[in-house]
This record gives sequence, C-alpha cells and structure tokens, in this order.
Amino acid sequence: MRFNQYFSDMRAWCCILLVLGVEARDGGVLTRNIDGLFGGFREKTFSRFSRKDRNSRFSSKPLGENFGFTRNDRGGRDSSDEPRSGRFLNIFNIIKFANTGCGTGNSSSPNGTCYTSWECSARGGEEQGSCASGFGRCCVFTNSELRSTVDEPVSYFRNPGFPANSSPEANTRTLTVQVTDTNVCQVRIDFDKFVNSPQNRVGVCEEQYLTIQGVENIFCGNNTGQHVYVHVDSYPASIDLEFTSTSAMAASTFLFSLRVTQIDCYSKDESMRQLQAPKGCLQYFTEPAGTIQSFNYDGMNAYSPNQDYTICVKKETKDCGIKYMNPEYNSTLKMKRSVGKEKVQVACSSGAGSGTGSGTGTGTGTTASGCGDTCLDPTNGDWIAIPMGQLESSDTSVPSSYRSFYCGQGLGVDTNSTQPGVNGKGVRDFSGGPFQLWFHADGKTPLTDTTVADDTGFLISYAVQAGKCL
Ligand SMILES: [Ca+2]
Repeated sequence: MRFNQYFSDMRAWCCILLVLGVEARDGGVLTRNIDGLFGGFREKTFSRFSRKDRNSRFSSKPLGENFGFTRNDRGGRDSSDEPRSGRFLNIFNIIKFANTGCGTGNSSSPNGTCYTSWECSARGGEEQGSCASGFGRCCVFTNSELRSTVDEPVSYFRNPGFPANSSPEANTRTLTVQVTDTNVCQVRIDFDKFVNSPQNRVGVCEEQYLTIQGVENIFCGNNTGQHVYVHVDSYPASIDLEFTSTSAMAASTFLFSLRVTQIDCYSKDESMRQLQAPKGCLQYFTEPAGTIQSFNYDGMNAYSPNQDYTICVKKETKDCGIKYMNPEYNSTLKMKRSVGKEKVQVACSSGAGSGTGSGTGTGTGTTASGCGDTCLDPTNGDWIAIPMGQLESSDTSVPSSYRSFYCGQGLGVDTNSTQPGVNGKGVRDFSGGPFQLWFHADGKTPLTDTTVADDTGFLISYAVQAGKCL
C-alpha cells in the first residue's frame, strides 16, 4: 500500500554538522556544549529553508547519545593515552532529523513519530523500532483514557486493552487532536480496527458509535480499513474524536484502533505530500486499484440516512481515466448491495430506445441496476454521482452513454439481472477531471418490519487507467 509504504520507506532526513573548536573537559560536557549551541545552530540551519519549514518539528542530538558512546569511542584512542581533563575535542557531531512519521514494523501500531529516545520518554510515548537511519526512535503514542489530548504527527486512539476487546461500559471516551504545526493542512484518520455494535435496521447508530468533529457521518458496526480526512485551515485546530458506548449495550464489548496522522502539506518527502487529499474529499484512495464501500457496511442493515460526501481517488499525470465496477456478488456471504431502492423500475441501459423486450410492461422483473433520472426517486432518492460517468459496455460515442446518477444494486449496464446480486458492467470516467464519486442519501429509510433490502450500501472496486484511454 502506498500509504504504508511511505512510512516504512521513510528515511527522515538528517544532517551531521561538524562543529569545530569546542572544548570538552569531561564526559558530560558534550551535552552541555550542545545545549548552549543549539539556538544559534537551529537558526542558522533554518535559514536554508522556506518560511513554512520554520514551523516543522525537529530533534537534535549529539552523535553517541543513547548509543553508549564515550568521547574515546569516537576518538578511537585509549583513554589511558592522555589525561581526561584539559583535553580538547575538536570535532563532534550533531544529528538533526525531522519529527515526522516512521514505521515501527509492528502491525498493530504500524506508525509512530521519530524522536530521540529521551524525547519519546518525556512525551509519554513508547519506543517501537528505530528511524532517521538509526539515530531516532520510532515513538508510538496511544490514548485510551476517558479524556486525553495529543499533538503528535502520528498517534492512536484505542479502546483500553487493545488489541483485546474492552469490557462493556457506558462511557464516552474522547481524544482531542490538537494541530499547532501550521504546515499541517489535513488530518487523516485510519480505522485500523473498528469492530463494534452495528447500526439498527434503518441505519441509526444507537449503542456504540464514533463521532469525529468536522465529519457529519457517524460510525458504528464494522469499519475496519476505512478512513476519513479532516481538513484544517486555521490554527491552532482542535478535533474531537468521541467514542460512545451506551448502557443499552451492557453485554457488548468494543474494539477500535484509530490511527491519526497529521499531514504536513509542505513536507519535502514526496510520499507525505501525496497523502494530501484534494480539498472537499472525505475519503482519498491513493492506490491505483482498490475497493470502496459505504460506512458501517454489513450487507444487512441500512446505512445512515442524510449523508453527503465525496470519495476521491488519486489521479497522477500519467493517468487518463478510471473504471468503477461491482465486485462479483458473494453468494456465500450474501451481503446485499443497494443504493436507494434495491429494485429500480427501469434497468440502467444506454443508447436509443428502451432495449429488447423492456418497452412494454414488466420486462424481466429483475431489473435492479439503475441510473440517470431513475435514481431521483421522491420516495427514496439515494445515489452515487459520477459527474462524467459513462456506461461501460455501451457505445461510448453516443451522448446517452453518459450518466451521472447511479442507484440500485449494480453499477452500470445491467447485463446479469438475476436476483440476488446484480452485476452491472460498471462505469468509466475518462474525462479530464478528478476521480470522484459523490454519495448522497436522503432522509428516507427502509421499512423496519421486513428484512432490509433498500439502502444496504455499496461495494465498488475501481481501477485507474494509465496511458491513453480509449
Ligand atoms: Ca434512502
């Protein structure tokens, strides 16, 4: 995954400065001299960077700190050769590296922030691996208290006892994410693990749920693998993550681990910059192929009503288009899919006329892939919008192949309308615009007295096309 690769491949930049002519009289003088030099050193170093860089966080440490080095270790001479006091140390080194994300190699806490060992301990973090070419420690910050605050490039919000389930409780646990670094323009929250009580049939999260300040969606059920972005444009910013478990769920455990990454949009690291989502995107998928699904999706209960958000997929210069498809319906799991009504009145079709046999009466009776104005249903108007979407497997040269609204079970031309599990042939967007899906759900929810079939959610696979799209 490109996102994780960024961390695992990251080599926080560092530099080694040679400072000449500093007197070192005993074993402790090294640190003292560095402390005294630090202000001038930092100012001098920062002058090489842009104004924005001045707000970034850095660590500096003498080479050898935390490594058990002594003065003679570096000098390569036996201490018995000359007296300890009165000797001059002509050269020593300062390691300087950015306090940015790093990979831990630990699957349950994949990322941390690069600090010195001392800083990690002082900030209340836990060392998990090294960073900055071995000069720093990848420091993991986890928060599971009833109320906690964090301002770190990478941190976690978890249930107590993670990775184990937590015992039932009636509480709200709050993590306040503070953003003080003005280079940070977005906060990405990855649901590394999120397995909790599901929504009710009509999509309301009642028992255990997460809210994120600045995000209208409410999260419950299973959202492992999902993510959201919160865009930041004023400082200091404060984002509350609140996980509530109500007394109604006294019998239910809860489990979550949210990875909170403050994205430095001025980072010199290209991978970090590429994490930056276009403004307005609640979700941003950086891989050239993958799966997109609605929040709280379980293939059984409805999604929450009243949703409006945009899902974006990374578009690189070499990319010409994208295709959205339906993963093959899993007849074993039988997880339903529907955006709005499961069965729409008219199959999604293209070209002139109404297609074979559908001009009169009932047609096959199994049409379930909807598009176009069919989706603008006053009784249940939910849809996915692809502004320059074009029906796959149709004559793409004709204007009628363009459709912006999609609903029902499938996505695109319905060529396999046998219940359950419609597999539309998919939709392409070969326009010059950004790769975006807009999801809209109205306030109308399916009935509760039967098994829910409408509004169960979407599961879409995508593949970005590079080169010349034809
Ligand atoms: Ca609806």
